[in-house]
Amino acid sequence: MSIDLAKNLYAKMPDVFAKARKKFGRGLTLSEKVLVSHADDFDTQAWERGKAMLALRPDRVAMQDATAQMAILQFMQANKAQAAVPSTIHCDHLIRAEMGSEKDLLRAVDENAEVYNFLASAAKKYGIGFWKPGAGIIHQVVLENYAFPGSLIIGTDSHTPNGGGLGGLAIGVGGADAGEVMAGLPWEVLHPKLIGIHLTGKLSGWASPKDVILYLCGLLTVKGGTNKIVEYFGPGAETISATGKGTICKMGAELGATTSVFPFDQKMVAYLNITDRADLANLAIANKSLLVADPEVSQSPEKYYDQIVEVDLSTLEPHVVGPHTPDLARPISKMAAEAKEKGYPVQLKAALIGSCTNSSYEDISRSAHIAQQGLKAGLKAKAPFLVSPGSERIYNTMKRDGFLETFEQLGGTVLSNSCGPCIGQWKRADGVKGKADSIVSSFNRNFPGRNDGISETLSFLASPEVVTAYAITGDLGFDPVNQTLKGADGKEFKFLPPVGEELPAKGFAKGEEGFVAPAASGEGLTVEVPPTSERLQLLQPFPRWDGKDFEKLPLLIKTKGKTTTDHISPAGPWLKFRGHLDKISDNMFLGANNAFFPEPGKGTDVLTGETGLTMAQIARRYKAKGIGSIVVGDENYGEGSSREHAAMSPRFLNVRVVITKSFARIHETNLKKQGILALTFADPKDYEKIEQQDRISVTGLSSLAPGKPVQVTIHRADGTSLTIQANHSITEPQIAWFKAGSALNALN
Ligand code: MIC
Ligand code: SF4
Repeated sequence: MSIDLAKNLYAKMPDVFAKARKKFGRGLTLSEKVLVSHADDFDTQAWERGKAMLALRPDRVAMQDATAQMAILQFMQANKAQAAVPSTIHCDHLIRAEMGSEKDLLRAVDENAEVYNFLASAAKKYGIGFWKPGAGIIHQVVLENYAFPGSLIIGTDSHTPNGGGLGGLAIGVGGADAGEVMAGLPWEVLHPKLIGIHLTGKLSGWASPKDVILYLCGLLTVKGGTNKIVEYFGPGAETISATGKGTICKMGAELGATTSVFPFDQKMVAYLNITDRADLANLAIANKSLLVADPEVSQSPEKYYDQIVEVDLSTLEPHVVGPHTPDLARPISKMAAEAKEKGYPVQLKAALIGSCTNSSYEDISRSAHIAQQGLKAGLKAKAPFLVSPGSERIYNTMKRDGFLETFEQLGGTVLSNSCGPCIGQWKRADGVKGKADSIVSSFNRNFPGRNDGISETLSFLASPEVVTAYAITGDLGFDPVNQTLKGADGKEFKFLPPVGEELPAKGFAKGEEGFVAPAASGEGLTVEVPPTSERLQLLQPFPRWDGKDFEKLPLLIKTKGKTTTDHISPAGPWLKFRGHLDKISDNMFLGANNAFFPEPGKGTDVLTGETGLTMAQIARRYKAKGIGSIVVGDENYGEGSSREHAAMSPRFLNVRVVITKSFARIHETNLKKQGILALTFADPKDYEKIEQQDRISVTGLSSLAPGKPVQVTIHRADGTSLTIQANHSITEPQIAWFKAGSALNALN
């Protein structure tokens, strides 16, 4: 990365901070410092938390292969010669985990050749850096190479906030946002509110950075962070490694937070140094006061944050969360009893560590310490034990320092440097559809069906060291932290708390880094999209709004309970169609619970009465008849991933309106960007009123205005009707997106 980016940013910070202090009449939090120094125009920008839309200029864009396809296809519609900001593509999500790293990688290169060629050729032409398959998972590679204190990075992946571990705001977005920023437009986001997390004490024993965020997930819930930035501060922050901070920030996505951030400190200096960025570390040291909150903030934080949470790291216990949601948290000491009480199957069918989130040197060395203790007692892993390194550097360093060997001796399998089982790219040999069994991992997410495509699987999350201990005991009904177990010789022993190194004493071992620089000029270069491809399809603009109200739309689905993007647009085997809108749309709502049908993903064609059809089949029938439809959803609809397919497929299959009790941030924006009307029930109880045979009208659309509720009329099958109100968060420019048919259409 060019250090000039940071130099230029730091040079302009003092002036804009002075203006901001004057305008706000007080000192600035770290989040505010990053926001104001990236304002497109500080002077004309309105600054009101929770209300104003901010127009910002990110320093960089990062995209992973599964979302980059749509991002690039949309960017291409803008007809620009080059990406306007430094950008990279990372090939990580499309690698299937099955046979171990080498074979899996070879197979991935073969079976994804078309997609990789497309992305590589687009990267070359448009001035975008390209990280080849095997180079590592986007967030790890961004942390090692691009994130820096004070920066603003957007990434087409919800876990982009990992970059907060190096003191910047790194934010997950949909591909349309990335495409627009690469096309030279500012990036818009609702001015987030601020949660301040005051950290005191120091982690010790088994407690790890992962436990900080698992605990907070339980406390704040999966919607507690929506449209908020989580800013950590206090003396405890300085005791956590940069990669540990990254883990905490990254999994803040599970709170629905816009992003999370830690103030610049010595731990970040150490990480920048060891990742060959001593120049950047020195520059940041020289500018330290710009990269932390103003001193008055920590003196009276209640004046600066909208909400404050106290966490004493010294008393934090290791936690386990799940199944099915990351906010079902308890200390590990309560897990066994709860498993018994709730009837969770206690035999663990797999234990998985690594992924983008917990494969730092610290995580791996602490896990290896637990594995070594098991080996010393003559034990092997009882549950299949899978390790996903986060990057090529991590992999080579693990190998050099003997950790791979330790895991393999324990019976573990080392997979490629990719997402693999975390995103359903995992061929679980013993998985049986319809049968509930338990697995445990150190990943970020545990929504139904996420890892093995089996929605009954109970997936629990914990720190990698705890997962390694579970791998050895294979038993969720046993507490490996507090109880004693028997070694091979029958003698009782207790695991000693894990000990590891934050950073490798010998530095990182490097392999083939896998970076391909773009061409100096893209002129004359073509982007490879084979016309007959099953994997890629150039986009056709969505039709413009015809100026008419939506009259009597049939209800496609009323989703019941949690509706994550994994429910709306499942990943796993469907990842291969991420560049082909028509094909991937067949997965629409396959994981969602329909309030009017017993089986997930299916429902009734209300026009013909035919039942047991997939949502895509039904929507395609309506579309063929020229009819739009409506989707009704529950709380925090669209939680989880940034995948805009969860908005594009409904749009492609003629869904015009989505009304919910509430939305998750990235998904709400994705819906708006694709021209779908995203509404919320003014009275959430109205959700209950929607019946399967209702026809729903949304009227007064020609006078759609920011802050003005919309009328929704429910026409009952018996000829009666009732009117309810719906709210929205549509701004003036977003009305133009709706009218044009999509944000992209509005640009052209
Ligand atoms: C995830 O962790 O859910 C993913 C897969 O990385 C997604 C992106 C995607 O669906 O491609 C995310 O987090 O945004
Ligand atoms: Fe990949 Fe999982 Fe990380 Fe998402 S959370 S980037 S799927 S490893």
